[in-house]
Amino acid sequence: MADKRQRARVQGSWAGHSKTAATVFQAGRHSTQNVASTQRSPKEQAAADGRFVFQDPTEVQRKIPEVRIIDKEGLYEISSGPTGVSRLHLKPAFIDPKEADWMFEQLYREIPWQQKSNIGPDGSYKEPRLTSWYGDLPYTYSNSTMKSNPHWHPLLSMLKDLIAEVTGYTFNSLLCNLYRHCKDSIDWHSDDEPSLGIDPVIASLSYGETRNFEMRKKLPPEEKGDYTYAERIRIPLNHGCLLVMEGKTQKDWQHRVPKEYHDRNPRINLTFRTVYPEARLN
Ligand SMILES: O=C(O)CCC(=O)C(=O)O
Repeated sequence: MADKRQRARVQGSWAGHSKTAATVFQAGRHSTQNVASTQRSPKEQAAADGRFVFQDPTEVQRKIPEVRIIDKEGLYEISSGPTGVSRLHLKPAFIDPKEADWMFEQLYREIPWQQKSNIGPDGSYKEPRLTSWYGDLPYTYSNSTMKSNPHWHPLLSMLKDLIAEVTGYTFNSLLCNLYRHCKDSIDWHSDDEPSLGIDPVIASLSYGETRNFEMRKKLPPEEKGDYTYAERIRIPLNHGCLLVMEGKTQKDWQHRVPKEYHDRNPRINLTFRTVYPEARLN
């Protein structure tokens, strides 16, 4: 990959190092008096006049797209393909900071947090964060199933209803995430398990420390799994903010919360979703 980028850079720059360009470049320094000007190509003529010649790159030079930062309230259409429109709705002060303070304390103390184990290609591993699952049905991802908490915590029920009222979307389930410190994270993924149905809407409410929520556009097959040139978005999710992902966001994008290199206080994230019984999906 590094080779490929380096090659594109070299081929796209002044081509004084390539063989053809070197020939053109050096020709200007050789005596050309014996060559009749009528026989010269424009390149040869330029060389004869001692002018530098730009050699067109043989491979189009690609630029790594700048990361788009989204940190203001608004409705953002982040892409319109390949499968349809992907939209984000950000409300940075959805919960007033003073209210968010006591909510954080209550959730931190009263949610039954657990460390889930998943099964990956290299065997079983513990997730680098704590989680808790609410809903009528168990939830399976990464080859392991979370049992549902039998009763919704009253604060969580209240938040579910509030979000439904404001967004117009209803939800029947909730994944709670606790990032205890800077080393807790969630890796690249999409919330696209079959049980979430087609075009899942996810409402994500954050409390505590601000952490970066990063998104990258899924790749067309010709990129062969190389995300170097993928479109990227960064959203700092702060205390009390609500982010709603809609449309084709889960189909066309991935997201993560990366580890950080400096101390971070705890952060709680609540992702409201709708889980369908299998019968509804078939
Ligand atoms: O913590 C977050 O903001 C994201 C959580 C997440 O990606 C998930 O629960 O699927």
